Amino acid sequence: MNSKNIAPDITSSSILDVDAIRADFPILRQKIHGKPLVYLDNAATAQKPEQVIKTLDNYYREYNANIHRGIHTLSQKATEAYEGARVKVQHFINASSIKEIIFVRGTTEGINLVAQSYGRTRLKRGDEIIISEMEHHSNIVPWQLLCEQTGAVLKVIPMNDAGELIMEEFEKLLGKKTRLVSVGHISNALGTINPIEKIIKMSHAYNAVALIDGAQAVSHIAIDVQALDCDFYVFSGHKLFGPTGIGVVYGKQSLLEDMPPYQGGGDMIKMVTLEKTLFNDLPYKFEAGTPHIAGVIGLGAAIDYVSDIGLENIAAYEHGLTAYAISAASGVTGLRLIGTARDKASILSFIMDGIHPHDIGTILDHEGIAIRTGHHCAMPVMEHFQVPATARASFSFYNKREEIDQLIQGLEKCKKVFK
Ligand code: C6P
Repeated sequence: MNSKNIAPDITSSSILDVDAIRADFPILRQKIHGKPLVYLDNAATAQKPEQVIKTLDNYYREYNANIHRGIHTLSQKATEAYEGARVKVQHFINASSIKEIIFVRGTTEGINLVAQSYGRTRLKRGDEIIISEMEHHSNIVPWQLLCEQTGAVLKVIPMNDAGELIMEEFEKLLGKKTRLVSVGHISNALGTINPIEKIIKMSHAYNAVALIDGAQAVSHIAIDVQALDCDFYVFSGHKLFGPTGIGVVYGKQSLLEDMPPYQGGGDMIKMVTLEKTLFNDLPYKFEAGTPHIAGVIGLGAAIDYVSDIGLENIAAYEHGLTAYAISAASGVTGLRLIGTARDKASILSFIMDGIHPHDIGTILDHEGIAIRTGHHCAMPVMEHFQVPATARASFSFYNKREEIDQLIQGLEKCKKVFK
């Protein structure tokens, strides 16, 4: 089928010059199995623009040194770049101070940091933590561990069959015992954009703190942590066109001040004797040991890159691309979308009659098309929809309508192979 006929071209180059953008991503020029790469696995990790690659290359070639320690020129240069990136992150999510920006390995480590540092000291037997049915395992398991350690109880906001949180049920779960609410901004398995402003407000009405897992959101939606009034916002650099192994915990200063360090070691101290330690100020109290210096500097370059394009432009472009993909997919007989929320970001999760998602992934790979198949580290979502796995295509601002057409053609080929 030709999906070009399906919807008007609202992803026109008037919003973004996608060809110019694509030229910044060297990996997109390659061929896979002799076919041009169609990279639709952006929810797993996003590709890196030349600007980020060059920044990393430059750091290692020109001023590789440890930070906060050396009096020598290279160390000062590295420290300046590292701390400069912290300011970029601060502005990117509109935090009120650099003290609120903590570098970690990624979303997973960030949620574990909050669970252990905040949760372990504040929660006691019978206290309640609320998550949702659509969370990634990174936003389930740390809370289960915390419950085992403290005797706190985990409650779960259910979702409907469109993959939307049932807010009336959330209201019912909230109560005097609720201490913490932790939900994803965008579901990685469904693409649902959750009403986090409302969730944060409702949590605060019960004096509970709200953590938002922003892993899937930061590359698609402009984030303003002050406007959201969230207590913690956590994300990974690699989904934001930055390096792997680097992520951010935003926390309100008043909360972070009272939280104990997550790990002990170098750089997080002011003074150590063999009897006791005086911890460093924020944010260093939470950054023990030599950090991922290159990762932080690379993340700063990635933030510059997306900020130049503009998240409003990105969101508008991707909105059109997602609408086009949904419309095109609905024309494929035997395809069932998993996740049909009204408010949905750049993710298309689906199953096809009589074809296992892994087979879809393999056939598409031979067409040069990269998607993800499996449970997407969201097994409770699979359980809800009674499927073992889905195929998932996820888009970024460098993807084009032509690539969605190729995906659809690939899916038609899958059907032929399995006829
Ligand atoms: N989702 C996906 O393919 P890390 O691995 O720490 O960078 O991010 C974990 C994580 C947490 N929350 C959400 C909503 C996520 O989507 C992810 C990562 C990838 O969907 C890898 S499983």
